[in-house]
Amino acid sequence: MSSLRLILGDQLNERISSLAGCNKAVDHILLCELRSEATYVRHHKKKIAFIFSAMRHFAEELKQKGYQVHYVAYDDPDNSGHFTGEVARHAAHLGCDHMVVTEAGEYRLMEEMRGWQDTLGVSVEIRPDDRFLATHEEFRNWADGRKTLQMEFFYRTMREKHDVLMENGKPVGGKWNYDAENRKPPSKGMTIPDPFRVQRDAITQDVHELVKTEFSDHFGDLEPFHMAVTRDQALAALEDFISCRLNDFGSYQDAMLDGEPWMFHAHIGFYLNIGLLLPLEVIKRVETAYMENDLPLNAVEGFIRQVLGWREYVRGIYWLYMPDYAEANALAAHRALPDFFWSGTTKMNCLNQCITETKENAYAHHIQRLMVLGNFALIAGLSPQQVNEWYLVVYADAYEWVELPNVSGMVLYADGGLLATKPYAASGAYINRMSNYCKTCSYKVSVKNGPDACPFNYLYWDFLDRNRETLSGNHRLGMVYRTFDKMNEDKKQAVRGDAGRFLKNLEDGEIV
Ligand code: DLZ
Ligand code: SF4
Repeated sequence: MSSLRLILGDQLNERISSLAGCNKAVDHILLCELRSEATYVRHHKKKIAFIFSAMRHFAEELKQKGYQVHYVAYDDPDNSGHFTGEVARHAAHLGCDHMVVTEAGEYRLMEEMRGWQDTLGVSVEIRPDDRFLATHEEFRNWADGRKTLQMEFFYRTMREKHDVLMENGKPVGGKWNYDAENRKPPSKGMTIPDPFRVQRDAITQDVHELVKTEFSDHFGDLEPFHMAVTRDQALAALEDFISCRLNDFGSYQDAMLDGEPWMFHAHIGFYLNIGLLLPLEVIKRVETAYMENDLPLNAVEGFIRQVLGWREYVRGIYWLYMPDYAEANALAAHRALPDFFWSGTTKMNCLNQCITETKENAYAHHIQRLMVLGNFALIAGLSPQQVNEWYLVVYADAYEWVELPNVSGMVLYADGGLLATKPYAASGAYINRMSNYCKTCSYKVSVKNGPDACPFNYLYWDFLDRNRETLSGNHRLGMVYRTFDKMNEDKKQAVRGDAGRFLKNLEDGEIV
């Protein structure tokens, strides 16, 4: 009996569970480029080009290995534009009464998949997603009965279980976490290595023509395009990170510089989240590099924590709390996302830089996403639903399982503190310390109030003031509330007045 094996656009690995036990002689593999997936949010052009090109390359590789692959191109006249339609069409036409699929990363698609057995009249086997190390059950067991779900403790259990950076049952170097060493500001005249770049081939060029025709009204720049689109290229990108940037990754993890979008980051989230790389191979490769070369432990541990700890943890949180998590709005934030998130047209240089780079690259690094873009969204009280959609659209590594907990939990505190112990709100001083953005800004970071003042300065205090009822009980915010309370009344009124004016101008669509 032949089975139909559906592979989603972010499951591009021959070791994916849906291919286990595949009989090349009789089983059929299906990949499809779909209107539903490309437009349920209007993804960045570069993200669509990346995913379609990687899908086409993966399909070719499978064909060359002798699999029977059916690839539905976006502009195929018979393409129904959605998974249910394509699965039904292929199951009928190929005579398959059994279907195998790896569970979807996103809740909405998982719900759709669960209905297929009934609606399509074929038996559907949904297998666990082996792009992750922790199973749903493992995460639920870890979370069960805990008062707080702190990533740090989950991370330690993962380190022990997978025997990563461990020595005689203890963490290498004596500490689990070296984050305190990972907060250096950029230094003057530092040289940033060039990012890894791939020359495009004919497949990628075809996809570009398609994206230009079909998605011209989506956000973002298609050019320049240098992303890895095959597993070999993604492995080369990992090697490039290890040899060129890993050494400084830790120390300068939070640093930002005008015109330097890539810094010392790995940029392999694109490839991990689409299946071209698998987490354990990445972790083990970096651990081996640490043992063989003289690499700093703070860099290696910091990187491994992101993959073995944070990535697995946010995925666990997503499945534990969906679907309610998507509706969370603990701070009752309702302000509409300003237009400048799409255009970059703002006098705030930090935001202009981060948005412009996001538009060009479908990428911004962690601290730009959290402490510039996210910080503004938090202290300006932007609607979590709209902010979530923006992050999901604009970043090529974003899928809801990773984007939603990061944004609603870490960035916006919309989950009321399930994930972060306090909101990551900061004034302009933080951005000034970690970047050179303020040097060329129209606003003055050292000025606290008035028309020239950096808006982050008064919005920060106004945010705390506005959310006092919900936040003042948080013991990590006790000191900042005491500082605010000690301000004289004139100063408090100046904060409220400046914030009120700024937010009114923002709502009126003025350039702020
Ligand atoms: C993100 C994306 C896009 C833009 N296009 C496709 C597609 O055409 N076909 C496909 O199989 N997958 C695509 N994806 C990835 C899916 O959205 C992703 O598999 C689900 O969101 C589940 O994580
Ligand atoms: Fe951003 Fe304020 Fe610095 Fe301008 S002064 S770049 S708005 S932090």
